[in-house]
Amino acid sequence: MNKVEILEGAQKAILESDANRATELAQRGLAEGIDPIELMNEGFVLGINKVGDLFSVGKLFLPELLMSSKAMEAATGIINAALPSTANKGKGKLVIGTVEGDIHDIGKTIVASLFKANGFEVYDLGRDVPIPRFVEEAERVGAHLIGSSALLTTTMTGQKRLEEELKESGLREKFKTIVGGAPVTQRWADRIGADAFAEDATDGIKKAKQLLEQG
Ligand code: B1M
Repeated sequence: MNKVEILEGAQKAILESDANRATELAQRGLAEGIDPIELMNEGFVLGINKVGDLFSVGKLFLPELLMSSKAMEAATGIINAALPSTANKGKGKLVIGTVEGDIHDIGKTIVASLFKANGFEVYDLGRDVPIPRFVEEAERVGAHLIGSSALLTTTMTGQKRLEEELKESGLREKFKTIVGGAPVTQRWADRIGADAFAEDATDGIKKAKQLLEQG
């Protein structure tokens, strides 16, 4: 199989909710030397985005969405594990999680893995994380950055509450905040007063480095 066939196959495996095929293609893609992030973005993510589009127009229903997610989780597990781990953990500490009420964690976990691979010390709180937990954990570990993910228009408000919580507790200047997730935009980040918006995992690393350089 060549690279194009693997990437197309990856997309199709997610569309067809085929976890075995997704697993096989994730392993195969890595073995063929495809860059893990490219394999993710140009293959599996295109598949899950199509699933999301079909779901939103009623051409596919929740059970299929769940099964495609399982296939996606199988592939991302393999790809995340393959991201190079670095012994140099000096880049900064990041606390990250998906906000309260929101159980979408595929993208957040990719972001966490890429930060780890880039030398950040990552404290991943998981999904459906109560807003005060972000602040408590950031204080506990002496984080530099707090990253929050929201995939639902109804849970994006959690990112706003995080900003408010930080201000109310007098800790806003202590941490840099980065927001991300499919419905999240630069405009939203500006509106709520977050320090940065990240489009994807790679952009997250770029923005984090910029924020830390600014001090
Ligand atoms: Co849900 N879901 N879902 N879902 N789901 C969406 C988000 C939706 C857009 C689908 C649609 O209708 N088109 C829609 C939201 C509509 C809206 O709010 N306007 C939706 C809905 C409605 C729902 C339910 C309400 C469905 C229901 O029950 N009726 C329900 C909600 C449950 C809840 O959270 N309370 C639900 C459930 C689920 C599953 C559990 C089945 C599953 C999630 C499984 C899991 O995550 N473990 C699921 C999935 C898979 C999706 C879609 C199809 C795909 C999400 C995904 O994994 N994308 C999604 C449609 C879509 O987004 N196109 C959809 C791939 C991932 C790599 O991208 O997460 O965007 P993403 O992350 C990117 C960037 O956004 C960024 O970097 C990542 C990597 O590039 N990023 C960050 C993300 N977080 C960041 C944090 C950072 C920086 C960057 O900080 C440093």
